[in-house]
Amino acid sequence: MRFDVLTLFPDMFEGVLAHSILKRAQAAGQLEVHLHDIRTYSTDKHHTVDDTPYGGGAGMVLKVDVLAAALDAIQAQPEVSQIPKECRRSILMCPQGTTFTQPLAQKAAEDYDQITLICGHYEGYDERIRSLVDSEVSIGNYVLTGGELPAMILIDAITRLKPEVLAEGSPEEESFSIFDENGTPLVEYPHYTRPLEFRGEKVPDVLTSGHHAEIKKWRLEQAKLRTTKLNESPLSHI
Ligand code: 6GU
Repeated sequence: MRFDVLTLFPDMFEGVLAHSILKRAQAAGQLEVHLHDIRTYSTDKHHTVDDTPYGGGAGMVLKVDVLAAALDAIQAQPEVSQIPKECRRSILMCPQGTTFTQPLAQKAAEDYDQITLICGHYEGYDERIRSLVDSEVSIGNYVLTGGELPAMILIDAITRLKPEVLAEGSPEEESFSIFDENGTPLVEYPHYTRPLEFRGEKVPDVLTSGHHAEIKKWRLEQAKLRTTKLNESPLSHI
């Protein structure tokens, strides 16, 4: 899996890429993350990447010509152009995009070997940037300073589902990958490890019973209960 990230703040990615699964996947040659500073694709002497909006208004707008030059340069790299076109994808990170979910992460992990992620800042992008990309993705209904954190989230969620990266243990049993009889996605069931009792709270008896069918049933019930609880009065959950 190869990610090319277009950003004004490449350093923001360093910590995330230097740990855990993402670090291991890179060391094993299963993941490559190429960080491209958008500013290096600006051709004027001040390395301008943004400009004031036509029609006036607050804030700056990311320039389409600079972004287009960056996207073209990435696609022209031999290591990228040799990847079949249908296995490459460019995604604009923006609050207006499709909300990223586990099924989208699964589809991306299955279908794509190279993904370009465009991270904007400031007030927004020149509208014409939207016609240069394959899709637009948001990570939820809240406003962030820029697309870098969302891009890191996509890199993490997609990479860990790649068959070559996947650790032991089944992603089929993870939150939002298990479904009830109606196909409603469920959050994960509760887990326990030693000690058997902690500050008066005991591990549920069923888990130490050795009855695998009962354990399975209990876990599904718990996942349903948690999902119901999560979906009622969400404002009380923070
Ligand atoms: Cl992709 N970008 C920004 N700036 N804010 C967001 C987002 C993306 N997704 C949710 N909020």
